[in-house]
Amino acid sequence: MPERADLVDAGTYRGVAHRELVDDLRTMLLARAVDERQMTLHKQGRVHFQIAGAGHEALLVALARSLRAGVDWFFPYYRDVALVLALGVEPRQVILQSVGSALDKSSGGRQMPAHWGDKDLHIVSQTSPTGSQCLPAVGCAEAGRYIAPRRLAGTSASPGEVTYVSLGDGATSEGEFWESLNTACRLLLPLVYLVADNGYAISVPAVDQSPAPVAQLVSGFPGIEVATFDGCDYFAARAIGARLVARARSGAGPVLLHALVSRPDSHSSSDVQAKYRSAAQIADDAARDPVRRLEGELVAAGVVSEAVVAQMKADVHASVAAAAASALEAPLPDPGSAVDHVLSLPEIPDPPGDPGQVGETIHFGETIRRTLHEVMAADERVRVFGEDVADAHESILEEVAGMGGVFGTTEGLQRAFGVDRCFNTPLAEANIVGRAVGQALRGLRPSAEIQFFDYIWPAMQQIRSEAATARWRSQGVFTVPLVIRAAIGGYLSGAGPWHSQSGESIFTHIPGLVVLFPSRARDAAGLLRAAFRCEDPVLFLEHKHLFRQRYAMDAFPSADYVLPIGKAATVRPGTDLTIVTWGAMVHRSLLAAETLAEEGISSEVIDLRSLAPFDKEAVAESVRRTSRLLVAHEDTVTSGFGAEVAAFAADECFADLDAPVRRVAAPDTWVPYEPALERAMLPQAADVAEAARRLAKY
Ligand SMILES: Cc1ncc(C[n+]2csc(CCOP(=O)(O)OP(=O)(O)O)c2C)c(N)n1
Ligand SMILES: [Mg+2]
Repeated sequence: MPERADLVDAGTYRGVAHRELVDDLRTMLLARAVDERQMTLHKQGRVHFQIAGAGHEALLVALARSLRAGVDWFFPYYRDVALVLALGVEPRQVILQSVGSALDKSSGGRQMPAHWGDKDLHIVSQTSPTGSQCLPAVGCAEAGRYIAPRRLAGTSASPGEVTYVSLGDGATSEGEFWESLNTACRLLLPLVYLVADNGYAISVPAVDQSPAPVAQLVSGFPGIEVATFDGCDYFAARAIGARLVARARSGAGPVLLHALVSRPDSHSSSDVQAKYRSAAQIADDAARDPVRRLEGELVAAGVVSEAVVAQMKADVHASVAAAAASALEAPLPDPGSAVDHVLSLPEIPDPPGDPGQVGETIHFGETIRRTLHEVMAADERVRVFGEDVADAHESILEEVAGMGGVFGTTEGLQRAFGVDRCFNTPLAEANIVGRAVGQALRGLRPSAEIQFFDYIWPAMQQIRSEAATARWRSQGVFTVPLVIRAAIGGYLSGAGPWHSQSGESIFTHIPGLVVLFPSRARDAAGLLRAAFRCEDPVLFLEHKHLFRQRYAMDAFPSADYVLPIGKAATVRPGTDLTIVTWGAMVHRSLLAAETLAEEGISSEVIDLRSLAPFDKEAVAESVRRTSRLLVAHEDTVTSGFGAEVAAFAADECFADLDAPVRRVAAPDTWVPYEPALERAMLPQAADVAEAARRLAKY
């Protein structure tokens, strides 16, 4: 291929160097050729899915001129092939992902095509939920601001860096986009939003999507600069991109580029656009082709000759054909490797260090508060945030005692470590967790608090899709070391259905997520310390009822008391049956065991402490001795975590069992408000005792 310097002279056109124009035209042609090659490969059955970037090329290549690979951070959309090529991703890499090769740098064949990821270039591994990328992008931008003035192991930030996040017109309807704007504008973050508006979300026209174009909707947010322009116009995209990116870089606040682009192809290889667009509409989009437009203009202006363009096209096609041929020969992943890179648990000595017995005993909640102080003092990468977690607004902090969480577990953290390290968030759970994901991706150790487990659901997309898949989808290149603390559970006499639920099994069903559930103060400290050593997301469940129970109190354990993850505790030895339990049911099971002991029945009580992973060996070992297993939990029975323990026992302990595995759990309903109703609904010690009695006699 000839050097570009041979193709053009040193002049400028519309203020842009000829050389850059030709270079950019070449990248646009390359993106189009990569699309076309993949379509062909799809028809040939060599790739399994295809999604095109056609119509978006001029916008993305022009914008890339203002962005810096390996310096800025990128949360792209699947139509951003032209952007990633402009940033330096090789066409072969794009096609390696399409064929699902083991050599696909971003996912090793795990992700569908167009799910970009390249750590060296700062392209963050992409997920599919439309809009969910916006909140990690905010977290990434705020991490850059936090990291810049500090020296923190394993982190770096560049002066003037921006975070780029792109989405389609359809994706702007997602709540996560709006939750991200809230914080981007309030903190005036250096965020560059790109909304590539091609008028459709699969088949849904933009007019059916929202009451006005996104630029108009967003215009009420203070601090953001918004521009709408023709994204098929390379020169408009380049000029507006340069101006807005420079604004974001300057620290003046976020920007949003609302670019009107085209989508000449169907949404994807699974779609037929003729089903929902008229022939005239399809022809209109084809006529707005940004590649032909720039090519025509550059030829007409004499920047480049038709012959040179023809040569460029031939070269581009040849290079893409070579990339495809090479990708098709590349090895496919080893089928056995699908289970690799799900989780990497920290090495923690087992048995743990001596907890010591110094000092007075303190409550479970106070233990968590002290542990957070300890962890924050030891590691400046740790930041604690959520609703109400801060003490008070800085301006009156000296006049008040300080809030520090509705349960007081974060009290004094802001006062001790400053508002940069312990701060309140908007009342928006996806915002809390999503921002934590973005900060964790940058090497910080965020700790997001969910005030009540009952309100964790808006954050589910962030927990499940963004956080828990990060290691797996990137083959261990990106990790999300994040501790989500959530107050869970009932037995509160009057907290009702919205402040008392359990539901831990829904989270144990998420590969890549660690779920911890301590039942006493000492374990809470040991497990919380372990959680902060994890390189993967942890859901740390704090039972509200335990916060102030005398029976859950312990002396604050010495700092080397760190509990290994996935290790149960035998909290009462016994010989006739095994009760496996966790959380608030541990105490109730112990009470039941006392009652049973008076009747001559000896129960062994095992506190799992860690649900994902859970200690299968401890369960099996106990059942080997007792031959009877009862699982007791507070959560509702159907698909509760007890079902998993029971299924494990059926599989692995069958030969040791002398009776069916039984469960004591809440009935399949909600936790009611009125105390007597609540008592009747939630499992009590007497229920455990009765079930155990029957099991012992079976
Ligand atoms: C949360 C979520 N819901 C649904 C989908 C399925 N889906 C994939 S792309 C898409 C349309 C997106 O439209 P838009 O944001 O305008 O992007 P475009 O494809 O037009 O570039 C939908 C509904 C998804 N990936 N994520
Ligand atoms: Mg669209």
